[in-house]
Amino acid sequence: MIATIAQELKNNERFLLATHVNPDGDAVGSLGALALVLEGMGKQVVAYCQDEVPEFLRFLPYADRIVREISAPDRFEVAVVLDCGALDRIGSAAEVLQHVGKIIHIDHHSSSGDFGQLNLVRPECSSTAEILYEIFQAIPVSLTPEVAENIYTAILTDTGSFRFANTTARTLAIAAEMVSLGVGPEKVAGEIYDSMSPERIELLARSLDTLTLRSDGRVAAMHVSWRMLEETGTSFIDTDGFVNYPRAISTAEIAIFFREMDADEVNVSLRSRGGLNVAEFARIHGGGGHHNAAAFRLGGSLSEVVEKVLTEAGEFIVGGRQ
Ligand SMILES: [Mn+2]
Repeated sequence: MIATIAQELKNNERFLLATHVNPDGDAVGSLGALALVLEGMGKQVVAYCQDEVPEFLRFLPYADRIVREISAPDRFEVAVVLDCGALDRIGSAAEVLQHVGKIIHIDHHSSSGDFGQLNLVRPECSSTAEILYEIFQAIPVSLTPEVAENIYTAILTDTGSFRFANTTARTLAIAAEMVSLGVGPEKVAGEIYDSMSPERIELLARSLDTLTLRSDGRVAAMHVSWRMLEETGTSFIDTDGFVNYPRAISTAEIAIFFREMDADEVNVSLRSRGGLNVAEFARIHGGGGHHNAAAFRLGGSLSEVVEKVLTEAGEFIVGGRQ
């Protein structure tokens, strides 16, 4: 499949690239890496994401060229959908994408469906960017420092700074190669981890205040409400990574972060360590993800959803251990 996709990238001229709403480091980095490689091959490229690139990722080469609207979709020969478990994860442009002749789908989520004509889903890879690296080798194409910075950042963020179970020897070898191509680990870490606004720290402080432990500390959760965002002058993007705080508690087997979407919908992010498969838990509610990181949305008020999910998580720990 990698060779087939490499051939498609060589044979076509006009590409539309798209990734998921609420873009993370892998989404923005994968878009940037593929867009820059294709441009280097002389191709025409438009890279799309429905939502704004979060502030801490705007240093990435190409991030400022990502567009938020697609015009004349039928002019593209190929659409490449990156890091999306389902086509509707693209958001409002999912419909528009159907007008493109061919869809290539590249992802590493274990729950990813086959919505493209060509589907490359590799759950054993740390990130979508890691899969792209293999495609770039198959083309083959030499990587510029700008491409390398996109790949490195995508891997760094999707592995939680090389801490999660998806960090393999191969992941580290690719990251090392990116550094040898000119990426500065200290520079990237500074952009991503040491660039919090005072407003965001205030939001984190308020969210930490909601920390709740259940089932003898094996379930740890915190939340952010609309009101907290309003009062601190922040947005949902600013909650990125907050789930890692309950996850860091030594007794926590499942960490949960609740984000109030509106009056009757809540986004639920799940993290686990070791054997518990939270993607399975997320699937019960129509969500998806990876073994140790998953998410879903649930109807109801924030307090209702928190109560319901905390109870279910306690039951899941007892019944779901593999
Ligand atoms: Mn990813």
